[in-house]
Amino acid sequence: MSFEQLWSDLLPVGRADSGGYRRFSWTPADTECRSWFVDTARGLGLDVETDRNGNQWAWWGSGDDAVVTGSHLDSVPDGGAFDGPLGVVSSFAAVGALKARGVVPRRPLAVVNFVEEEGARFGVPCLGSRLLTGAVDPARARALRDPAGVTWAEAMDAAGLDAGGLGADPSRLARIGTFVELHVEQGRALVDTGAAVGVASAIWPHGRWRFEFAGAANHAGTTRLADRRDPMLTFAATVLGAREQAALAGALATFGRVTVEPNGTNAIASLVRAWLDSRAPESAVLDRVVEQITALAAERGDRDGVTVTVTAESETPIVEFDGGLRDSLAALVGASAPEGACSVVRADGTAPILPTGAGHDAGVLSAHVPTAMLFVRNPTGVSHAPDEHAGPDDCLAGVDALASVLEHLATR
Ligand code: HGY
Ligand code: MN
Ligand code: MN
Ligand code: MN
Repeated sequence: MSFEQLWSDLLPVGRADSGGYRRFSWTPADTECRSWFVDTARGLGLDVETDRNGNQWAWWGSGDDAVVTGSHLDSVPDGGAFDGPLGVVSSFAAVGALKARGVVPRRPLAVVNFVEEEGARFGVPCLGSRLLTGAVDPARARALRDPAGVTWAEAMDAAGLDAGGLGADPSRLARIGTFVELHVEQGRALVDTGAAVGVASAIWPHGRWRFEFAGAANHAGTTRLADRRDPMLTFAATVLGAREQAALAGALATFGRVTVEPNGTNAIASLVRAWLDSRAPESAVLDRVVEQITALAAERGDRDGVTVTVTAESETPIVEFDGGLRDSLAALVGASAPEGACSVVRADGTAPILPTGAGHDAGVLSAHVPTAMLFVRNPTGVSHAPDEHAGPDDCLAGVDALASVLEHLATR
């Protein structure tokens, strides 16, 4: 099965009129993605399993010390085609390439599709891998609600899976010897190096916080300014302050999701709910920035007669990927780069090594097993939007790199 064929089979699933993707967990688009996973795995002669948390696995062989690769198939609202699917499609294409060239693995190989990596429907990112590793309380996960009020448990049950068994899966985790996730690069670092494929060094600490600004609804035409308790004002001041504090600290702070009640043109809002996504190179910096934003929101709320409450939704500490694995992958990826092609490697022949501000299931797994990531160049540097891209030659370079990494790890 060629990369191109696999890619084009998956491409139409969940594509919105905007050209972006809406592949939210447990929706019909997700079910189609999951069926594609099963059909593709079976086509390659792999054994398919769904774990207690809804993650899908496709096994070549059985036993312990497995080499596992994969990513996720869900998307952000109007996301790009590559974030997640490039990793899953490349994993299947790499396994297909190893089979075609008669490689006999000495340990099992598996492809995984982790559910709800983006947290786009239920709020907590990397939920499938966090459940697997025990990083999320299953009772909390079951009760998470989507914007329509549907719980994770209800949605999973409606998709035909049993949410009753949710939770840590230590025996499955113990079977994983190494995890490697290939992902489209979500910035312009590789464009600047001129290389098609790079290796990850670290993931910035990051998290999500839910802010509620509670004021009082009232008439837009008759309520004197002095009598207003307008949460929009507090929210607006918080957005500007967050940007300022983050810029001063060398961090990032984004309010990209907001809901307003009652959402009427001629009524002062009663409630604004907004989600802060913040990331920084160091945990201490991240903590400080979020504290500053919380404090300035509260201070402004006092002036506006608005009550501000802040709830941490998810926090991910800094991830430093396994150094030995990272360096051996950089050497392998450098060596697999086609001569004179788009894959320019560094002077010592190794692929570039780069940190990222984006979160991944690999980051969650790295606390438990030796883990590495490969990034494929994204010429637009855009991600979480329809312009996200990776050129066909770079995608194939990614598959070649992943295939040589898997072969190396599985035949050691
Ligand atoms: O949001 C993120 O960092 C990732 O793309 N899931
Ligand atoms: Mn993403
Ligand atoms: Mn992703
Ligand atoms: Mn009226």
